[in-house]
Amino acid sequence: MGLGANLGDRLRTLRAGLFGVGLPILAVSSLYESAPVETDPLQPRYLNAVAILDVPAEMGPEAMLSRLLQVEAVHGRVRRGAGKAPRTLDLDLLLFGTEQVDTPKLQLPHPGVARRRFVLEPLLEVRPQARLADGSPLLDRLAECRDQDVQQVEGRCWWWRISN
Ligand code: PH2
Ligand code: MG
Ligand code: MG
Repeated sequence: MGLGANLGDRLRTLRAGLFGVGLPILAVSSLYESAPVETDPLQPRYLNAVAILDVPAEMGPEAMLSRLLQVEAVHGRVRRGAGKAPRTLDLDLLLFGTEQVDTPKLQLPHPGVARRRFVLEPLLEVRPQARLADGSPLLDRLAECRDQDVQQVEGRCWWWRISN
């Protein structure tokens, strides 16, 4: 799962979103701050991370997607028509095992994975062997997006807090 936020208390919302999904967390990447890509470059900067969740066998990708949308809504995500507007919380299904899906609502692997450094870098941290549907290693794609502004701002324990 990809996590992103560029409105409000970004770190707090990312933490709440990660736990809000309510599935066992198998791995969490470092925390990255990134310039907006494929949208208005004047948008606020994003915090991004990637987590691997233990999805129960009976739960398919569509059910998982609707759960992510619910959690986004709980954390104040407002969807106004089309377009990549700034958001309090974005939870994206990036990969779902080896499943391939291409419907208007859901595409797997997520079409942005291979060209967005803010996804690739954290994903490769937690799953270095990740591959696209055609079997090609995602690691090979990183070189092409090195010019995107993505900075690691906290290590892999950013989501762990004992108190405020
Ligand atoms: N999400 C988008 C569009 N652009 N840019 C960055 N840096 N991080 C994001 O999470 C992001 C984006 C659409 O979901
Ligand atoms: Mg997204
Ligand atoms: Mg999304």
